[in-house]
Amino acid sequence: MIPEIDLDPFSTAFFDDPYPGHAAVRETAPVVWLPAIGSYGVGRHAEVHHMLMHWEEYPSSRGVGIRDYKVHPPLRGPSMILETDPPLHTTRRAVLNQALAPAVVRGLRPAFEAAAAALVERLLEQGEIDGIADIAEAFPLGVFPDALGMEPGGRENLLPFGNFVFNSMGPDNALLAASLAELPALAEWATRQSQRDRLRPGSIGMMIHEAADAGAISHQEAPLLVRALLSAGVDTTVNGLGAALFNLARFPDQWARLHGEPGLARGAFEEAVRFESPVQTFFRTAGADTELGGMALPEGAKVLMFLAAANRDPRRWESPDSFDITRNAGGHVGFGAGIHMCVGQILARLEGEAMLAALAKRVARLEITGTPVRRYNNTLRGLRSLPLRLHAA
Ligand code: Z7Z
Repeated sequence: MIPEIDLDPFSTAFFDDPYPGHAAVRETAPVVWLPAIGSYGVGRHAEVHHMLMHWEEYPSSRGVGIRDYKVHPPLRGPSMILETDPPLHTTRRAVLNQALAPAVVRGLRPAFEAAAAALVERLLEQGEIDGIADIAEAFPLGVFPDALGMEPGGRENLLPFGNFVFNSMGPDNALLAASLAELPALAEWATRQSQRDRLRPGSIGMMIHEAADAGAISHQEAPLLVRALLSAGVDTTVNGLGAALFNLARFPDQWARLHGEPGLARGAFEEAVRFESPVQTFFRTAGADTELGGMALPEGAKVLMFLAAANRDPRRWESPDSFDITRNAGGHVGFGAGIHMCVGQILARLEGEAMLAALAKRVARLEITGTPVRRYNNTLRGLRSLPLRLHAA
């Protein structure tokens, strides 16, 4: 028997304090039933990791949101990359791998580091800042669209579009309704911005179009793959950086370590992704009757993977609830795992490292000067505002 747990993982009460719910899902059984959403839930690292690694058992083509595409039509065109299985997934993924390859991202480092250093100087003059608007949003928005090759106009659409994409995986709640109201204009913009004539030569976006010229993918697929990067590439890094700042500010001993050794910036970002899990959850669907953690799952079962719970599973981590920038956070599932593991992770890590290292060099202390305000989304965890004072070194 699979035990039931009475919680709605897409409610604002849950978002305000998800940790007791995560512990209940994780500690009750390897698999639980969540009547509030009519889905199974999995919160242990071993089972979440198993599902991520076995796409044949848990395909993504039936949707990674709560809706089973076999039963309910998608709210938008399904993701051309995340919501596909091999062999379709394989060729498209190879193109994105190439456009976001280590060598490509390495070429972006000098510009990212210069942008981070310049931002820190401006913020130090300001003194009192909002860690979310002025750093977590400003930095990715300042560097990612240029790397992707976007035109200057319309960038204000990126965050609202991402907000919709990540709300769309959840149930029909008020968050999704609010996002859907904005969708038509945003979707039209995103489609337009993904066309070849809107992208800068030499950019990551243009490389995807050039892969179509070379025959690796079709000319219909290319703009849709550019659009995938524009959907998934901004809000995720914004919330990753926000998570790092929030926890470094909350735990001053950790800031002191980073300030003393800015080379720890990369590890600090990684630990923030483990500890806060900016992408909290998504779903898979059982492709056939199967078994998970010794429990039977029927064909068609939707299973909600609590990445955040797995990232604090005491079976996998020592002192999982302590934020420790010197720990080896490797093996967390904050970027997923397996064939769909975050294709932009190298770029995301560069953004995190560049920004945190620039701050660490110049800021002796981060002081929280007001109440942090949470931002609610069906998939993403993060803040709307984080009032900070930067104390120059
Ligand atoms: O292709 C897409 O539009 C797309 C949207 C969302 C691709 C990926 C994601 C995504 C990324 C979903 C991270 C969950 C976590």
